[in-house]
Amino acid sequence: MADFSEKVIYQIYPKSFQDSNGDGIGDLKGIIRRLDYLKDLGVDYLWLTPIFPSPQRDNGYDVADYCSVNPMYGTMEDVEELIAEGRKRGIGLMFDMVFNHTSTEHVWFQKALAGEKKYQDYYMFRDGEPDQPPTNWVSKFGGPAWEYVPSLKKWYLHLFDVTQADLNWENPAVREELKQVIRFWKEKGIQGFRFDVVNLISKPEVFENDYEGDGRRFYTDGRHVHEFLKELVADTGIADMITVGEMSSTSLENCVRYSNPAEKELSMCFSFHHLKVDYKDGQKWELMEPDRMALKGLFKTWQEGMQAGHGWNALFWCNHDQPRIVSRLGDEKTYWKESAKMLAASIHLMRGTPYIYQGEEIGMQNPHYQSIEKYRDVESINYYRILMEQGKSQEETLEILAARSRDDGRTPMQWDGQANAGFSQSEPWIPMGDTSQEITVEKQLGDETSILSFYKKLVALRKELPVIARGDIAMIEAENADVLAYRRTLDDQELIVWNNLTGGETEVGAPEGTGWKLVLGNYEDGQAEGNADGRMRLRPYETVALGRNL
Ligand code: TEU
Ligand code: CA
Repeated sequence: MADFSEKVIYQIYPKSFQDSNGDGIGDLKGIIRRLDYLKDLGVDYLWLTPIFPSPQRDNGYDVADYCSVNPMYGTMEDVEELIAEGRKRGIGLMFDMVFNHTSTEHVWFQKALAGEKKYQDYYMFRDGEPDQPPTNWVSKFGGPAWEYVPSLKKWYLHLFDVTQADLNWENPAVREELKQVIRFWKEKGIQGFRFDVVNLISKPEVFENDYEGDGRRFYTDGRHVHEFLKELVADTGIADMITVGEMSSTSLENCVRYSNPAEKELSMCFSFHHLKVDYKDGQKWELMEPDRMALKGLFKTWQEGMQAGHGWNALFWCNHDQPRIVSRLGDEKTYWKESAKMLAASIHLMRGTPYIYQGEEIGMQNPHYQSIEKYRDVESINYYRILMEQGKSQEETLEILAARSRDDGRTPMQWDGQANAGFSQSEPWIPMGDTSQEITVEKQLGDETSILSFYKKLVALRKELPVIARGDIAMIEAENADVLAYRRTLDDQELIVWNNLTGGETEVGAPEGTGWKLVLGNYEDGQAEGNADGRMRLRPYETVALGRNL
């Protein structure tokens, strides 16, 4: 299987990237217009979240037709042009395959509803009484995971929204349909795939109530998931393409299997444990200060564990489901620049393939919405109601949403000083963030000290220094909760990276021996100070990377 250790992927949320026709919605022509910017950043692939026809209940993760383009985004010709223009610039396109479920508007589901047995077997239908769902499982977006269809006297499973019906992967005909989708896009020239919640595709043989949780333990990394993936990859010939699986609540053991090249499943995995260290008791909708020790522990487990098992991590802080990382683990005000750069360095220099989510490279922040009317996300709107029903005040509920909503990451890309930060000439489909005039690409492009320039440096460094792409990793400074630090080694090459996760000063052990040179720092005047006693002082959110024999 191919090696993607030197590659960097840029994630585009098309709806919010660049509007080209003034309808307030980003589109494919808009992306084409920004390809030179992306080439300049140095990224190798663009992952586009779904652009297929969809009722947009979940912004395209409710697919109604896998092999066409939603007119809102453009045409098939636009996709072809994007592929061709990307290729000219050495940039490949990755498409997002939402294969765990379809929209209930998909023709398969419509035929199932109309009574066609063949298509009923494409989904997880179960006979039952209207007051007796097959299990007590809870949807990831709140409420029951089953919906009753009175005309059929059957329930269907939806792990996500009620309009996202889970597919039945046990049915070989379903697997064949999905392979056809891959073949179709591969033929068009798509160079890689991201598979949405792909570790949830294999459901249990017998459905039972979960008296301990929401049901996930019965279908996460399910019994046939590895088999199904191997078959999909083999039968579509994508083993050498770049592929990433989104793994929901997964385990290290399974991710090793998903991404170990010998297994011929996927090139790499997204896992999310490191993005739950500020969930109180594991609850997304309960706020808590981030637990830095837990964060360090998780990186140790996943970095060293994946290495030991020959697995490969996708490295990321941000995506379209997550709040902005500088708002979450950094400092939006005093140390905005320093903390955004530190957070970037902390993951880009690890072992794995880094992902940059649109706007992250300029340090975009959460939008700080103050009313429910601003939100668009189905999950946020559901939880607004659920949290209020639980008796929380409106103020508290809005505070939780402002910190946790998926819309935090979905505000339009901030390009320049024009109206709507150059995203669109009309009112955007979702309100701009409150720092859309201050934080723009335009302001950072020519500035050597900008966050954007720092990201460019990180992308370039990965291609320059093999120790970053291919070196081994060992976490260091285990006792110091304030610092995320690790050592990378490749033959005699060494790189040590320290990241101060806090807004205070802290000390770390200086490296032993001689020959160390500063590879990267996020303070303009060079590097942290060394002490005579072999300690090194780190300033607020400081990153220092020292290397030798590089
Ligand atoms: O997300 C899967 C997923 O479980 C989440 O990240 C989800 O947003 C979170 O659990 C909610 O708290 C993927 C997509 O990235 C997301 O946008 C889709 O909504 C979801 O699958 C369903 O297709
Ligand atoms: Ca548009």
